[in-house]
Amino acid sequence: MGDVTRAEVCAAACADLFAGAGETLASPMGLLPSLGARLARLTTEPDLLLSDGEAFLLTSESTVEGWLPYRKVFDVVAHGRRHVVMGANQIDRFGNQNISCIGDHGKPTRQLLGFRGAPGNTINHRTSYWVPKHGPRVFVEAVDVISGVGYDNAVGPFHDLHRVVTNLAVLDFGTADHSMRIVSVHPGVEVEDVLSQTGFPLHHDDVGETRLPTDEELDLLRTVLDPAGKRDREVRE
Ligand code: F8G
Repeated sequence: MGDVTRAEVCAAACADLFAGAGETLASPMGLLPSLGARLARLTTEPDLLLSDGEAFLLTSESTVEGWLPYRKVFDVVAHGRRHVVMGANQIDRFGNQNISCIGDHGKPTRQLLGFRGAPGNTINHRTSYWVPKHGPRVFVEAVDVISGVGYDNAVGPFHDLHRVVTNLAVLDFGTADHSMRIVSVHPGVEVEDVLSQTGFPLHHDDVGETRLPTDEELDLLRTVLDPAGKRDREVRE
């Protein structure tokens, strides 16, 4: 197998988000989370249900295998058998996420996507994040507006922020106060690189190295899931 790219490491890390998920609805938002979910379905998680983010359930080869309109998605959200991977314009140390706007909510300097499903997702079921450009503009001391709820604002028993995968590292909230920590850095990335690109202190006591994709995963990514190599345009080394 030729040299593994950073994007392929990220795709395998996104696939690992769904390890042990079983028959759960995966709702990956964006290219790399979708590649990860489809890779998981083809390898370790054959029972994973894949949403297209609109109204259909798809097979790994993107053929339609079911109908799931938004009104039904809300039932699944409330039921909790779902794992969404969202993006983040901003995210802070406790996992509060902002995809709504930048600046004062009353008069933003930038209007973004809006709250969308972020509030309901984060109080009802497992939620992870994908950040293609890990930097201090995204990893901020405090988000301007809370769309997805973090651990310092957690409500109810179903709040479950699982992981944050970025182009530099895999992070989670498995610390005593649920503040963010580095789980692993991608091959070629130093812990210091991650710390310098994050606008708040990160726990980094026991940092591993993100695994490489297996030969099977590389073959699936390169010949079935993304033969055009879009993944390498989204993830910079
Ligand atoms: C910034 C910053 C920043 C951006 N600081 N400025 C500015 C300062 C800057 C940039 C310009 C553009 C269940 C469910 C749902 C549903 C269901 C219910 C969901 C019904 C579906 C519909 C619904 C939520 C899914 C996501 C979001 C995915 C992304 C983004 C992005 C890029 C984050 C990657 N920090 N940031 N600026 N949705 N999208 O001047 O210009 O803004 O910057 O689950 O919906 O309702 O509920 O963000 O902005 O997860 O992740 O695409 O908005 O494209 O281009 O970065 O300076 O860069 O030139 P973006 P970007 P510039 S689940």
